[in-house]
Amino acid sequence: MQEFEVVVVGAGVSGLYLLHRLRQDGWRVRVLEAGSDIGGTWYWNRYPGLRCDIESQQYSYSFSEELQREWHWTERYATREEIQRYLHHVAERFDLRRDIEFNTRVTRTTWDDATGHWRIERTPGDPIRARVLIMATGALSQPNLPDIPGIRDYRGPIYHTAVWPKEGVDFTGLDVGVIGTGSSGIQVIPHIARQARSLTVFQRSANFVIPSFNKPLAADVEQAFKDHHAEIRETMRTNSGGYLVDPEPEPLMGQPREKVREVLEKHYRIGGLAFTHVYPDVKSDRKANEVVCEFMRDKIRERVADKALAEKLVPRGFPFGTKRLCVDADYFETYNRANVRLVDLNETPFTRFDADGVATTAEHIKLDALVCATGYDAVTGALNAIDIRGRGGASLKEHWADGPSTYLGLSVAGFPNLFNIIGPQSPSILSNVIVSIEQHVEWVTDFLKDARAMGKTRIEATPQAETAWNARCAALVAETFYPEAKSWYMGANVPGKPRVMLAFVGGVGAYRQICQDIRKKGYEGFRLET
Ligand code: N01
Repeated sequence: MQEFEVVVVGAGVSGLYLLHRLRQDGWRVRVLEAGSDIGGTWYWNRYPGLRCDIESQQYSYSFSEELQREWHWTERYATREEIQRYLHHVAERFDLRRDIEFNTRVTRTTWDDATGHWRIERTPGDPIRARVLIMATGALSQPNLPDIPGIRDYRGPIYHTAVWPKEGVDFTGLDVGVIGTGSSGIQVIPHIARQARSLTVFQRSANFVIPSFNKPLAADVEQAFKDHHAEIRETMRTNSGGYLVDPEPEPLMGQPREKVREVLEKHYRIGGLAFTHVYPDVKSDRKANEVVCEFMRDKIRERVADKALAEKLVPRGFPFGTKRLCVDADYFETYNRANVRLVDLNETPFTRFDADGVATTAEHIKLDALVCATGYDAVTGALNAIDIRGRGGASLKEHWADGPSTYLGLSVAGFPNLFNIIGPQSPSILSNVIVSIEQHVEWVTDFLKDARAMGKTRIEATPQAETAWNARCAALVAETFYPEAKSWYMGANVPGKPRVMLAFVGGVGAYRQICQDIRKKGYEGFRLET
């Protein structure tokens, strides 16, 4: 059986950096990738309108001084195409492709305790084995398909935003339906509306949305980032979200109403996710949170001409910040077009699909094409899609039947020499994920080097450390508003998925410090064996 020291699953942003670091450290590595190219979520997601909602310069690797200096981003928010060009540049620059096996899906991995190896089954191809297995399968990579009665009877094409056809889709002259109004939906809807004869948007939950105010990246802005990147990157690594924010020094409560409105307006005009962090008390004070909710609702009312329609698009029933803020371009204005209509599924739910379209409790809607912008079985979905078997044949999926249970989001007791990059109970999904990825990759590769220097070949989290981490994650989340929202953060979007917060909510800076301290204490909470 072919053998490697380390096998990495996934050639997205995590897998590429892992490969670079592991090779630098002298390990014999193989990356297995299901797609035909690098990019991970940026490879599979190709829907029109797709951009990253973190600013381009911040959504880039920081590990190489030269890479940062030489790469030129053209816009404030990068398109999917530009991100892919960047990742291709990275792959060429660091000569990564030669150790990546494309079109190879990992189906099952089994720990062999007698030899201290992972047996990795893939299709196509024979099994291979490795001492260390690193899952770089991504947090948002397992599409969530809606299970609506009769959907299999529908004869038109069904597209999912997460696995868009390579050749693109032409909606010209078609009657199109879109299910879903999260980040993907709000990006794709304006584009489809401009092409289609008619567009019906099926909305289950309205979302808070802020404009991106995207624009070409000005030369002086680009240069300032490059000139000060050491300080900027340090700020991003040590703050809460891993991206730049400009919070007000004083809490919202206690400020005059007019002043608050002025400040919110100023930050709204800047646009983007930083708006989540304007006032420090919005995450903890219900009244402060409601002020921001109402400000954002008014913005929707300003953008949508039909007042009754605007009220349907206004989010209610969950605090601001408990679902990911969506970043748009022309989303609400799209509803001012004559060819676009909204079906509020709370008023008129789906009853059944048939060959020609879908019926709700109020009507039948003929559809030539259906787009599911219904998101992901996030964070645990891609890991549970692989049959991962630890010591004694224990199944990771079964271990997580009531929700993820990990040490640091990276490691699981009973699953030696297995690491999950940006896994559940790490800050990944609440952060600028590339900052979380770099931190995980660096910490894990340092760990492997340290273990080698100590002559240790087996690394495993202790059950006690895992239990304590679960308790720590749960205690932190209990102090927040997150559990109040039916969000994908909480697993609420996938029927049957345990309703548990999927992330460590303490922020990237605090998390980094915890990981650093554990390393300083000789990898406290891990058992190391020869
Ligand atoms: O997925 P989502 P997404 N019937 O889960 C609805 C990142 N991202 O792909 O809210 C009817 O947010 C669902 O309704 P509800 C970003 O982190 C980033 O849009 O569950 N509706 C919701 O409206 C983001 O948060 C970028 O009630 C159904 C929508 O489908 C994350 O990915 C771009 C349904 C799904 O929204 C996920 O975003 C895109 C059903 N059965 C994504 N099932 C950028 O960087 C689901 N829905 C810009």
